[in-house]
Amino acid sequence: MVNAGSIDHLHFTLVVATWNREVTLALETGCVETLLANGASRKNITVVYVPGSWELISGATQALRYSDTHAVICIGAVIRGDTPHFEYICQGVTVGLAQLCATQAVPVIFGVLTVDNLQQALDRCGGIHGNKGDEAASTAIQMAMLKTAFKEPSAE
Ligand code: DLZ
Repeated sequence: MVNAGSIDHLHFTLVVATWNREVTLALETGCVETLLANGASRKNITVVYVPGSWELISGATQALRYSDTHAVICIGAVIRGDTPHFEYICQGVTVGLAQLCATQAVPVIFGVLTVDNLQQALDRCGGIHGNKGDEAASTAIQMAMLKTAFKEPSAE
């Protein structure tokens, strides 16, 4: 559990890539369950879908521009293949989402698995290495609450 106070007023947007859907569905489910377990209101959780991880950048940009969300959680799974495509997608989505983090006040959470094979992905979406969707949700809650720290009087 994240010790973040009440979060039922906060709006969370999940942008989910449907490429490698078995994996991203498990990440999405873990993420939503963790948001709800920490007190988020189901009506304040929006889930939108994009084709692949590359499109997470545009999806997150649109969420930031067209909604009043308090955090955008990007979920994807990039699995290495036989070509350099993996490197290009990983590099592109990492840089693209980092640029959003650096330029936008609303937090953008990186819930993208970048793995060598399907087993490594399965290990991280509910397997031996936990569920990175859960971690993305916890991170989103903490970051969405950060804004209040700048508005409250200091303890001194
Ligand atoms: C094309 C492609 C490939 C080869 N692999 C993945 C992947 O492992 N994970 C993922 O999320 N998306 C992949 N894509 C799709 C790209 O992200 C993108 O949707 C297409 O290149 C179209 O822009």
